[in-house]
Amino acid sequence: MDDLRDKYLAAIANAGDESTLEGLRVQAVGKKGEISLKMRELGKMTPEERQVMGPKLNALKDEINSALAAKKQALSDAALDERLRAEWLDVTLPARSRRMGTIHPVSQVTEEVTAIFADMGFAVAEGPQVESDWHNFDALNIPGHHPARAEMDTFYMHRAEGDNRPPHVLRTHTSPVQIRSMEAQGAPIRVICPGRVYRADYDQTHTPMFHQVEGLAIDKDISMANLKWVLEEFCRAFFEVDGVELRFRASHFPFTEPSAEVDIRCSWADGTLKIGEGDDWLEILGSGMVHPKVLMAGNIDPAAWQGFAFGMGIDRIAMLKYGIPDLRAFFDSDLRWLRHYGFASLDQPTLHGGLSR
Ligand code: 2NM
Repeated sequence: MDDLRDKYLAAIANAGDESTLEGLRVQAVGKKGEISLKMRELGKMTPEERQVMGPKLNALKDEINSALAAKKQALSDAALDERLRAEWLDVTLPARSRRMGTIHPVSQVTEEVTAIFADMGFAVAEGPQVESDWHNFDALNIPGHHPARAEMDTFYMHRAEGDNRPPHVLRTHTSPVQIRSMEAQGAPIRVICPGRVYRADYDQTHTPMFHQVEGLAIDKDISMANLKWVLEEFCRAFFEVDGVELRFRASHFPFTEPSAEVDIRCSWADGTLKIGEGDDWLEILGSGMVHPKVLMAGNIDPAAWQGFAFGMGIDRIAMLKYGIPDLRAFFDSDLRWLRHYGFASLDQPTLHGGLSR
């Protein structure tokens, strides 16, 4: 019995895997195992012998079963340790860089503009790109015969045969979104409306689809002074120069009275543009006090409320800020251009982070 015990305990201790262990279990305590056979011999013994051998064999069986269970646990612990060692991963490592594309300058600048105006309390409003001709023109004090309708090179939607209603248009500016804001929420209002606009025009500086952002603030006692402050604050933040200087030039738009075009001081030295210094002026914005007829079209009482509005081309200010020479390349989807002028996708512009870093 001592030999049996030594043999199996040693073999169990040396077993290197679970199948060897299972083999030992069958060999020792399985139905036809060595110890089971010995227990069967108990029947042939005298009662005196049996009284001695019975408990000894039972104790041996128990001891071997415990050794098997302990070894099985030890083997499975070791296997788990090994797996954990092999599958170890340093989650503090930086992420692998992976090409995820870049943020288009138009998206980048839209985000920058939105962050600046959001900081001044402006919400973002959006509207349809296919507009009623009333929202795009009439509500903005541009009647049917007005030259602006022709000037704007409008794309008209197809009309069904016999339908004599005025055709819808691809919006020529985002101003109709501001009319919709007036209709929907009434005064007071502070919104900016960024988005795609369409005009039938294509050359070095014009594409048939481009991007605008327009702003509208309506309240009691709003004046040109508020307009000037907001636009100066915007240009300082957007161009990231403290000493911006703006020049307001009297102009004319059907939807504002008075109207002003806004130039920014700049220099062109060696073909590179510097904003905020020099003796040149660059036009960047149109603006004015919202025309009373436009307020009325938006169901706002011009005797109680006033507002200022402004508009600028996103593509154009993107070109100025980031030194991009050709507008048409904006919409070519050329991957080399996008990699060169695009922005890192995880670097969203914030005022506290420095807009463009
Ligand atoms: C500009 C210039 C001046 C403008 C006016 C309005 C509205 F809807 F409030 F009447 N929205 N945008 C506006 C005024 C736009 O873009 C050059």
